[in-house]
Amino acid sequence: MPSQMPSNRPAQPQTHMLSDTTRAALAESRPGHALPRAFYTDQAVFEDDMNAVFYREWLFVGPECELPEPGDYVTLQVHEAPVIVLRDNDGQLRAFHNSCRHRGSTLCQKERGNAARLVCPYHQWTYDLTGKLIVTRFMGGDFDPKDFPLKPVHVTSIEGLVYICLAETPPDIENFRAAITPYIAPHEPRKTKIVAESTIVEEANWKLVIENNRECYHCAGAHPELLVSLVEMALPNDQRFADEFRIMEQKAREWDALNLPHAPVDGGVEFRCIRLPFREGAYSMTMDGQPASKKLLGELTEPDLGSVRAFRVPNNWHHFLSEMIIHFRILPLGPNRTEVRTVWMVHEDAIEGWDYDVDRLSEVWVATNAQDKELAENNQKGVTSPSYTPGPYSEISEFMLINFTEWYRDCLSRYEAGDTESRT
Ligand code: 3BY
Ligand code: FES
Ligand code: FE
Repeated sequence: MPSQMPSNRPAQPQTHMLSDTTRAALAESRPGHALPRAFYTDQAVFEDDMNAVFYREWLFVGPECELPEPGDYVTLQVHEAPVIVLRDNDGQLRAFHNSCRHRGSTLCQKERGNAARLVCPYHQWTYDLTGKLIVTRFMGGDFDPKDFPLKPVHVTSIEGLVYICLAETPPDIENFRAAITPYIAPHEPRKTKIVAESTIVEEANWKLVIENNRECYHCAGAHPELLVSLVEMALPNDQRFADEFRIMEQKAREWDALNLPHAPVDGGVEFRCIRLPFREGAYSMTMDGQPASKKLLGELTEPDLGSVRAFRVPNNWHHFLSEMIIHFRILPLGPNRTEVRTVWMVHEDAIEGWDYDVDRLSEVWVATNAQDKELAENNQKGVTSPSYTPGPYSEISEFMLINFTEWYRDCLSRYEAGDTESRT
């Protein structure tokens, strides 16, 4: 589904001034190195991040199967912007700023629900599921409800992954859609259901949370449960890992025969998509490597598919396995606080207790998330030290952090220049 192009948009600020702190930190920043302290700790930089990144980029919300019926909605908070995402009576996904056009109250307070209409709890202005204002009281003869629809937010679904963009003119997402669809479509994300979810808060800047996710330099020292299945290499031709390299060569032949793409997609600095094998004998991200659900996704017949690892800046990463999908979403809460939401999906017809067990299916990533939280929080404490100076990234193990920080600095520079164009 192409992204919706709503007509009634919030005004975009004309000038984009970065704070002095952000400018100084940009000037201080060295390519190939961790970011200067202020980028991880400073309130003014955080505000710039929200304006330059989170209010302009496509953000992952969650799986579309959370919204199966007309009137189903989910809410999320993007810094100061509360947002509603819903399915309307025609089955179309829509997103709105969760702010009443009367005096601004939020309309939906719950994290998710179903509503035939959106009724403001304050004075009961009522909107239909297309955002049209349909009921008011005592507003006088001159009042025209047509002038007060809910303000729309761009929304699109990529094979059942819901993304929103708060910008007036969103960056291109079609490139991402085209690149990842062949990799994830065979897993049929739309025909899955959430069977476990976790929301944790990490006392760390959002960029440290993302940086932690973009490298496996830390995996050997931190993630015994994950390493039952996960191979530490990020690229299929990484000959540092001889065993994994051999598995990859063999799996590549099998996946080619199944018409399942696996080669790394060049998403520039914005996204990445690749299918990598699991370790010898492992089928899934479980404590013993055995499948998390007996029911394979979609029409898949082969349980040993490793995982499609996909991410898109700035707020999400995903694993698509033969029988399970795991989505990760981050939302910044402050300069040193970040929410991380994880959802575990299985086939929509899988039966709990027969096909899968919730604890068994989620325990590896519950443990891994807790370990990553500790690492990110340690990192936050250390970069907050006045003695901190940014050290060099490993070009071999941390090339994705080099890409990420390059992309991030570029976002700030483009924001300041008033450039809304996408980079890829
Ligand atoms: O598996 C992930 O989601 C990533 C890949 C490497 C580090 N991290 C655990
Ligand atoms: Fe919504 Fe008054 S603020 S009806
Ligand atoms: Fe980790």
